Amino acid sequence: MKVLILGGDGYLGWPTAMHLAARKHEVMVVDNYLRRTLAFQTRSESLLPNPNLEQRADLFEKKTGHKIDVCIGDITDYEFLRTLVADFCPDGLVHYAEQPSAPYSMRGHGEAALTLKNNLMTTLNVVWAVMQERPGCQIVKLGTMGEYGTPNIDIEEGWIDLEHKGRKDRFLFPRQAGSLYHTTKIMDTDLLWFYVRMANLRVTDLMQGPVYGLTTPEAELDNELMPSFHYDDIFGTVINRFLVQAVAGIPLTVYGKGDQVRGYLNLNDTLQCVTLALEEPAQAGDLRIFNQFTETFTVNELAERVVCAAQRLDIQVAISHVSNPRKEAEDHYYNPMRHGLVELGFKPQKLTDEVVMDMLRTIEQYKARIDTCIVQPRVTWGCHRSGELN
Ligand code: USQ
Repeated sequence: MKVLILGGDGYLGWPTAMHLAARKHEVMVVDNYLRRTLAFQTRSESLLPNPNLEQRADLFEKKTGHKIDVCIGDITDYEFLRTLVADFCPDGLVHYAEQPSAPYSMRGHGEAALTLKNNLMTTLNVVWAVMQERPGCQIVKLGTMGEYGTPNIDIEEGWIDLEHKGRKDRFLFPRQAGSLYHTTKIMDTDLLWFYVRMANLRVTDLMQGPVYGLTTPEAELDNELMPSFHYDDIFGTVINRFLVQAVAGIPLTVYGKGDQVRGYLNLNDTLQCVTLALEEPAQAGDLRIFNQFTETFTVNELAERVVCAAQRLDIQVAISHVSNPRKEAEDHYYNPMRHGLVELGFKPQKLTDEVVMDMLRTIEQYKARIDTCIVQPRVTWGCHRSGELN
C-alpha cells in the first residue's frame, strides 16, 4: 500500500512511518515542523535528541534497508497538498498534522487561533485533495476520546441511536470537549461526516485516549530513531510526565482530586490500531469511528502505579496534588465502549509494573537532559493571556 503520513515528525507520526515501512508499505512522511517550532517557542522541548526527518529516514534506511520518503511542507497550503497527493497517488492517508496540545490551545488568543486554523484547514485540505486527486484513497484521521468529554452516560463508539417522540434515527454521539484543541477535533469529525455524505469518502476517525511510551521495535534500533517525547506541562501527556518526574525526583503532579478517568494506551498499541484501520479499510461512504484506548485509569491510580514500579527500582517518589489548572470534572462517571478495533484483531498491551519499569530505565539514561523548570503547570484554563506564559 502507498501511505502518506501527514505530521510525520510527531510523537506518533515518526513511529507510524517506521512501523508501516517495516511492514513493506511504501511510505512518505510530510511535516512542516510546526510542533518542534511551538515546543521551542514555549520551552517545551523533547527529552530525546530527535534529528530532523531526512536524517532519521537516512539512518532508518541504513539500519533496515526500508526507505521512507520525506517531504517538508505545510498541509494548510492547499496547492502543496493537492500536488503531493496527485504525484504520490496514495492508497491510504494518515492525518496526524494537527496542533496536539490542549494546554497550548488554552494559552491565549494567538494559540487558540493557530490551533483552530491549523487543525481545521489541514482536515479540509485533506478532504479536498483526496476528492480531487485520489477519490478511492482512504483517510485515517486521528481524533480524540476527549471529543466526548465525560458524560454521565456510557460512551458509545462514535454513534448513538436515539428515539424521540416515537421516531428513531442514528446520530454522532454527543460531544462536549474540555479544551479548544479537543473542540477542533469535534469540528474535524463534523467536517469529515459532511464530506463522507457528500462525496462518498472512505474515512476512519480514531477516538484516541492519551498515549504513553517512548520506544517501539523500530525505534530501539538506534536512539536517534526514538520519537519526540515530551514531559513538559504543554506537550507532555500525563503518564510520560509522571515517569520523568519520578526520575527527576519531583513529586508527581496530580491535578486536583485526581479522580479524573481517561482511556490510556501504549504507543505500540497506537501503531497496531492505525495499521489495522489502514489494512482493513472503511467502505466508501462510511465514516467509521473507533474508540482507541486499552485501559481506563484515574490519575491517582496512574500516580500509584508509577510510585510502585519506581520503588522496585529503588527510586522513592512522592505524589503532590497541585491545584488543577484545567476546568474538568475531577470525579465523574466514565464508561466508554471499545469493540471495533478488537473485532479487527487489536491485541492490547497493558500498563504492567514491568512496562513502567522499562520506561523508567530508558528515561534514566536521559536524566541529564531533564529541564525541571518546565514540569509544573504554566497554562491555566480561563486565564486568557497571550504572549508570556502564565
Ligand atoms: N493530568 C494530571 N497531571 C498532569 C497532567 C495531566 O493530573 O501533570 C490530568 C489532566 O488533568 C487530565 C488527564 O491527566 O485529566 C489527562 O491529561 P493529558 O495531558 O495526559 O491528556 P490531554 O490533555 O487530555 O491530551 C492528550 C493528548 C491529546 C489527546 C488526548 C486524548 O495531548 O493530543 O487527544 O490526550 S484524551 O485525553 O482522551 O482526550
